[in-house]
Amino acid sequence: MQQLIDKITRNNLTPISEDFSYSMDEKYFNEQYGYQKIPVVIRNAYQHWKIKEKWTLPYLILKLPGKESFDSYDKKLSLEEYLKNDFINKLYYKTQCHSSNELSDDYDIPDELRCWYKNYRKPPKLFLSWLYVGKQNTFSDLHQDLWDTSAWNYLIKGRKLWFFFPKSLNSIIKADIDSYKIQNIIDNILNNKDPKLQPLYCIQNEGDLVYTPSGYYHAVVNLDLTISLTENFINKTNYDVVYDNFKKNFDSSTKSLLEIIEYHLKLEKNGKASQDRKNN
Ligand SMILES: O=C(O)CCC(=O)C(=O)O
Repeated sequence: MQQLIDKITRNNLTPISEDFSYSMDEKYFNEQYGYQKIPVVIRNAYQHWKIKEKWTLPYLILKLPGKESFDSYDKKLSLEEYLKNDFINKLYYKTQCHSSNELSDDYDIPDELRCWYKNYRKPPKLFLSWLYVGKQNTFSDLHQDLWDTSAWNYLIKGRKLWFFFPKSLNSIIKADIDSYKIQNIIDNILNNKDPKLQPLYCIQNEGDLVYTPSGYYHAVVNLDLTISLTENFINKTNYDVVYDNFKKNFDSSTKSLLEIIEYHLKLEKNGKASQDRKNN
């Protein structure tokens, strides 16, 4: 992996935007990144999140005794079993239990990252939050996020290497997705092959938050054993694309999500109407 990192720096691969502000608020975040849909790594503003110190592996093992299933592995394992078993070195441990047990008391989501789900009167069962533990060299292969939602990923332990492709390449990638598998991306960087396959990149360190706007193809490699918290979200910066996506792929699970967007649009409209009344 060090060879890959050296090559990335020597090849002058373009990094995504980096933000060094010490605090963050909704207006600044949305104006700089949200509305413009710019991927960014935020280096300082979230360093104080309590979970960075609190969510150690022993603590998480204690709080997550349940067993989880794994892609392409037929047995369910607890976090402790996952960490102990070398035969499962290629897979990620992923859970959603943290959002319904005591772990959820350990953090609040700031306004700029909050999903419209959260203040809806009938919260849907499907909640797009995951806690990931990934051993060194595990990865998430190239993908776009579900329903064109945006996402944030907060790194508690270790380092992650992220690749993003400019959205202008989306249709080329979609037509030839196998050429963009992570192994090909890495081979291309190591062997200076196709310049079209040179993505933007970012190395995420502990306490950094990476923002992935709607529609971006991205892939991630764990450079070390990592713990991260990630959530997909719908809000005023992306509801229009998510709404179109839901309408195209309508089924019973998206019905309540469409309702959420419609409910929030009404709120926004009413808020604007009362603001207009105040201004006149
Ligand atoms: O941390 C990772 O491996 C991937 C995060 C990500 O891309 C996602 O959850 O969509």
